[in-house]
This record gives sequence, structure tokens and C-alpha cells, in this order.
Amino acid sequence: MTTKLDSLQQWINEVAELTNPADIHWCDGSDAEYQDLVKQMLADGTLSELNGETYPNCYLHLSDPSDVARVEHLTFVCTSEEEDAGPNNNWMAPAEAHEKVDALFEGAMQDRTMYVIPYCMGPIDSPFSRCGVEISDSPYVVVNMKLMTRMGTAALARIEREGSFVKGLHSTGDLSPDRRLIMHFPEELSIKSIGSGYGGNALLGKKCHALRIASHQARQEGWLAEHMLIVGIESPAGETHYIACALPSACGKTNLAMLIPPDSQADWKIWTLGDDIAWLHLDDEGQLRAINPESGYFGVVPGTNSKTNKNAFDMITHDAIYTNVGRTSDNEPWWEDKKVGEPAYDWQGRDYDASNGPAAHPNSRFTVAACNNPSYSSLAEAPDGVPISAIVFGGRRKELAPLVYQSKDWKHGVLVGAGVASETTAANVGEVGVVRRDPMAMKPFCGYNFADYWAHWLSFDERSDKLPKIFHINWFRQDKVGKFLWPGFGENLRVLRWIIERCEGRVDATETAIGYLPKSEDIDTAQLDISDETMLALTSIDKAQWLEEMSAIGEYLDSYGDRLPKALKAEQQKVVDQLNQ
Ligand code: GTP
Ligand code: SPV
Ligand code: MN
Repeated sequence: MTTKLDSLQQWINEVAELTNPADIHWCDGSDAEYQDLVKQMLADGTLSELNGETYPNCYLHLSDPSDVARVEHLTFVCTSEEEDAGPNNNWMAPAEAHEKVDALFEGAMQDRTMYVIPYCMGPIDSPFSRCGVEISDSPYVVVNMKLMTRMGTAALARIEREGSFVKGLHSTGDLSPDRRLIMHFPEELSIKSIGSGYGGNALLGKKCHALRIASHQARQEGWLAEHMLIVGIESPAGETHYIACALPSACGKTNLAMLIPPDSQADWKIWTLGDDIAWLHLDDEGQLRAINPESGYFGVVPGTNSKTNKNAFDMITHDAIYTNVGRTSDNEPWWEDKKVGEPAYDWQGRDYDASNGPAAHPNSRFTVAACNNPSYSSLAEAPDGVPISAIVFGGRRKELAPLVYQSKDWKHGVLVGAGVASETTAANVGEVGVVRRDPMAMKPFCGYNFADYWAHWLSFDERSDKLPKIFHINWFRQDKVGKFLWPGFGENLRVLRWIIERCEGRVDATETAIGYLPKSEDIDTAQLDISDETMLALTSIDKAQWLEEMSAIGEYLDSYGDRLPKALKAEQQKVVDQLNQ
């Protein structure tokens, strides 16, 4: 196969010349192609088959033990001006970056097949979708892209029609962390990633394209590319509200996106649109609408069980790829908190031995197509997306942040998002459990200077008077012995219901300096074993602690210098003044 699009063919030729592959394969995205690649990977050991009776069409991939998560310290945004990448990104001048990374790509695909993977992020016929082509020498990447994106012939046809696409070049290289680089060239709409075969480092449609490159395009074109799930909440009366929530990596997006209403609220329904990324546009009426650019999930496995996330637990029993989980003696996948079965082997393929640590890597993942999800919304295919009633920010905070609060208005909501901090997780290589600033859950994913990003967020206020309300949530408050104060998971619906009531103006709230907090009796706790004292702790703030937090946020904002929008600093000062009253 070739293409009639000269710019694409020319790029393929250049890459082939540089990387010297044994073969070039144009991916058509068919099921037959998927099966062929699986067969080939079973033969060479890249995949192993899981129990075909209980887990039909499920495969296990064990990655290199040094290649198990995103690598923020090796991820660069290469704009011509350093200031355009901002203090939130690692930066390298484009010429130097190309030279460095091209040296690693030289001959990198020798004896390997070069796969050309055309994909479309978003419904294939949506005006908001954007296409890309990933070149990769990893068949594992191809099968993951097939499950997670609209990949193949239809995407290529759209690319040839439009003539423009994001260029993503990927090779697993030699997997050495010393020769691993994830480079973004937003001004050229291109990505070069080498040395990792894992997740967001290698599946270039996801974080690299749909967040880092897309956020840069979104700023220029007046929309938003965000690290947000999209979920529909249908009331017993049949009204559905859609909300978009930004939570940092491994902080509960997939779980919230496919929540199952508990028995106490069985007359509510939840519809999943997306679990990780949202592209948001204002329509002609000023309504913010969202599409999910992805069409599959790359979800955290540990912690998934029939109580916490039954939808995920069920959907990964067939047609799924597991990466870095353990196995039982029956050849079923196994992970911590699965609650059934026993591990016999760990994620490195060794006999399980508790002294080696967990059986499944804490960042082990499943890949499945979205249509596997029992709560998948048919509107996920709607070209115009769904109307968003509320935007929700949040993080993982043992202390301080209440269960939920609402910003006073849009501008204040942008401050709430910019002030998000969260404990780090295993989704990135590095220390786990340290609180860090993660504005809008985009610290690792914003392809440009956060100061400009906040200005872009603020600019929406002038463009519409129908913007969604903005909230902040925290499921992760703990007591003195480290027990979660809030039951979480399905019970989070109780908080979503308060958010909807607020959007509809049907419930009062307590005004505080940081925003509107629920009156503790307004969060429904029927049939929940939770004390009034705990509810009070979850729905009140400690002024002294918040003064400290707001001044830390002020210092953080100041670190962005002159480019920081004055309006944002003024919002921070307003909160400080009110806390001091
Ligand atoms: P990324 O895919 O990295 O972007 O992560 P995510 O935000 O989708 O997180 P995910 O839903 O996969 O959850 C990560 C971990 O948090 C899992 O181990 C979950 O079991 C756990 N978790 C999710 N929701 C809750 C909750 O409401 N309460 C508690 N205590 N844990 C939760
Ligand atoms: C995240 O880290 O936020 C993920 C996983 O969703 S990865 O695709 O590896 O970035
Ligand atoms: Mn994510």
C-alpha cells in the first residue's frame, strides 16, 4: 500500500531512509490484521495467551522492567522560544532536539517492520476530530492503537482528504532509559519518541497528540484539550447531565467514568463517554460541548474488582490486552485487590514471592475497546459531542481539600483548577505519594506555557454567558490512621448528584472564602455507614491550613512571572483577603 498524499508518502520515505526497516506495513485497522499481529506476537513471546475459557481473546504483555510508566523527566516540548514551553515543561531548541533524537533513530528499525498507523482522534465524521499518523516498529503499539483509536483505512481516507495530520514517529529503540526521549514539536505538529514501548510514551495518539500537541492547537483555534473524563448522569426522571472531570493520573477518572449506582440509588443511570481525555468546544449558542478523542481505555488494573468497578472488571474478561499484571496457576490475570484467585507468577514472569513486591506492577494496565464497556454511551459517537453542565477538578489529598466545593464563578473556577495539587502516583516514573502542583491535572500534558494556558481558560468568560459551573472534588481524605473518610467508587454518585443540584440551582450552599461548600445534610447519606462527625470533616475547611495553601498557590503562580494573567493573581488575592477577614 502507498498513499496519494505526497506529504505523507514523502515523510514515510524519509523515515524509512533514516531508520532502515526490513519491511513497511500500512495498517488497515481490520480485525484480520489485529489477529495476524497477535499470532505473530504469540509466536515471538511479545504476548502470551491468557486462559481462553475464562478470559477469551485476552493477552498478556510484560514490558521491560525499566519501562513501566510515563517518563516526565525525559519528555520535552520543543518550541522555538523557550518561554512558549514555559516552566511547566522541559524544553529543548527544535534543531538540537531533532539532531539528538534523529541520531537515536538512525538504523533503529533494522530487521524490524515499520508500521504506518493512520488514526483519527474523535468520531470519524466529527468536525472536531483530528487525525494523525504514527510510524512505529512495535506491533504491540499497533494492536493497542487499534483498540484505543479509530485506526486504519477510514482514518487514512480522511487524512488524504484533509491533507493535514500530526506526524508521530516512534521506535522502541534499545529500551535503554539512557536513550529514551519523548519529543514534541507543537509548531511542526510532530512527535518523536524513542526508547520506550509503554503507554503514553509509545501510544502517540493519547498524551502526545490528544493532549500536548492538541492543547497547543486548541489555544490557537479557541477550544480546549483536557485530561478529563466525560460522564452522563441520568436521573430517575430521565434527565441527563454531562460532566467533565480533570483528575491527575491514577486518581479515579476511569472509575468515575463508569461508576455503577449503588443499590441505594439504583434508579440513577451512568453513561460513559470517555475516561481520560476531552476536547471541548463552544457551540454557536455558547454551550460548551465535549467529544472524547479516544475510542478505548488504557486503564489502571490494580484495585479493579467487582465492588470498586464492576463495569471495568467485566469488560476486561474478554478481548483485552493486559500489560504487567501477574498470573494465577490457571493462567488468569491477577492483580492486587482483585479479590479472587491467588498469584502464581508476578509481572516480571517470576514465580510469585511476596518479598519481591506486588504481583502486578502498580501501574499495570488493561487495554480494551470502549464498546466493551456495558455503560458506553451511544452519544460518544456523536459528531457534535455532548453539552457539559459542570467541569470538575480534583486531586488526591489526604488532608485539606473537602469532599466537594463549587467555585464562585468562572474566573474563580480557573483559580481552583490552577491551584490543584495531588499526591504523585505510579503512572510516572519517580517518587509516589508526594504532593505536587498539578493544575487542571495537566502538569505532564500541557504543550505550552501554563501562564498562557490559564489566560486561554480565562478568555472563555468573555465568549459565553452559558459556561459550565466549576467544582473541586477529593475522594481521598484520610483519618489519623490512614483510613479513607469517604467510601468512594459507586458512592461518589452522591456527590455528583449535589453537583447537578447546584447546576440546576435547586440546593443552597455555605459560602466560604474558597467557594460554596455543601451543607452536610445536603449530601444524601441514606443507607451509608458514615458519622455526622465525618460528614462535617468532609464538608468544612480549616482556615489556617487554607491560608497556608493559598499562599503556596500564590507563590506557585508568581513563578510564572510576567506572563501570568493578572486576573488570576487577583482571584488568589481575593481568596486570601477573605480568609483573613
Ligand atoms: P489514568 O489512567 O492514569 O489517567 O488514571 P485514572 O484517573 O483513570 O484513575 P483510575 O480510575 O484508574 O484509578 C486509579 C486508582 O485509584 C485505582 O487503583 C482505583 O481503584 C483508585 N480509586 C478510584 N476511585 C476511587 C475512589 O473513589 N476512592 C478510592 N479510595 N480509590 C479510588
Ligand atoms: C496517565 O498517566 O494519565 C495515563 C496513562 O492515562 S498513560 O497513557 O501511560 O499516560
Ligand atoms: Mn490519564
